Amino acid sequence: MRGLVVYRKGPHLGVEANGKVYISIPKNKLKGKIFVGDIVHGESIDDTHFRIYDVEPRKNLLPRPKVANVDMVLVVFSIKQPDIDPLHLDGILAVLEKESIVGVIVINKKDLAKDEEIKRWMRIYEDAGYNVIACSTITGEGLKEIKEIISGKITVLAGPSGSGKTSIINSFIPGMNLKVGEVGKFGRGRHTTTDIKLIKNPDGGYVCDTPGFAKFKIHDFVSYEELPRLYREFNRFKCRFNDCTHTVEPGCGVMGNVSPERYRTYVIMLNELKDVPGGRG
Ligand SMILES: Nc1nc2c(ncn2[C@@H]2O[C@H](COP(=O)(O)OP(=O)(O)OP(=O)(O)O)[C@@H](O)[C@H]2O)c(=O)[nH]1
Ligand SMILES: [Mg+2]
Ligand SMILES: [Zn+2]
Repeated sequence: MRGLVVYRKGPHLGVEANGKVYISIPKNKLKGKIFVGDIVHGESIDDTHFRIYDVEPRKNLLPRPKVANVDMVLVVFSIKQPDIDPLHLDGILAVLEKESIVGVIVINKKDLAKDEEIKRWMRIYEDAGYNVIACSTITGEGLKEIKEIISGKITVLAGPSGSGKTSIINSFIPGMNLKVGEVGKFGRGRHTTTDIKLIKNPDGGYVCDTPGFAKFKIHDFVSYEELPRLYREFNRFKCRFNDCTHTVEPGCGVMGNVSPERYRTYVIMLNELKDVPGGRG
């Protein structure tokens, strides 16, 4: 039997096969090697239990939380409460770029800011080559667009605590009523979402809520050498040196040609990575 891993709860995995969800505990060589989103082969032992024999090669693996075969990540930031943090946003985008996972930027809480301000952020990221959707779970703006792009896919919602990930899922999966945290609790490492679970989308596919990171550290995910190519728009320009870091080199095509906002976070991250012991060379 072929199944999809739809949740993880402690050592237990939920495997959906033949229209049912079985419980499975991977053993021996498979222990710790199977993730939510994996396609597994095995058989049901009884009405509730499944034995996994093998796992299919995965097309990608989101590193945190570990979710396999992700079709798209909605990178959810709010325009206010909390403010957009471009360093955090660009860090997530770099990780997705590294893992070859499609990232779509969602700017939530559109109701809390002027259109001008939202458009300014949208332009920065659209120019960088990203699809950007502005929305509000209060006015409902932009939600239809999100509903359309996620249908039929395995979509993960990621982004800081308090940006509205759970609220967005609640808006298109009626009856889910996932627990929504309160503004003011973000930034203190408090998570209102704990288990990893693929929620069936009534329009087809699955959505996966994740808890916001309290602190996002780029060096947990990428190296100094990798960063330059992970700013996707930087690859449009030619530099004299192949290993150009786009900071001090003569003949650099990136410096002065990309948005100052993106370049600023790039330099901050590059400096952070330079100082990681063993992270360079
Ligand atoms: N003004 C406004 N508030 C919103 C909007 N969407 C969500 N909120 C509020 O923002 C707060 C946080 O929302 P959540 O959906 O819990 O945020 P989250 O991203 O799931 O947060 P974590 O689970 O901690 O990562 C809640 O109080 C929501 O009611 C919006 O579009 N506009
Ligand atoms: Mg949440
Ligand atoms: Zn360069």
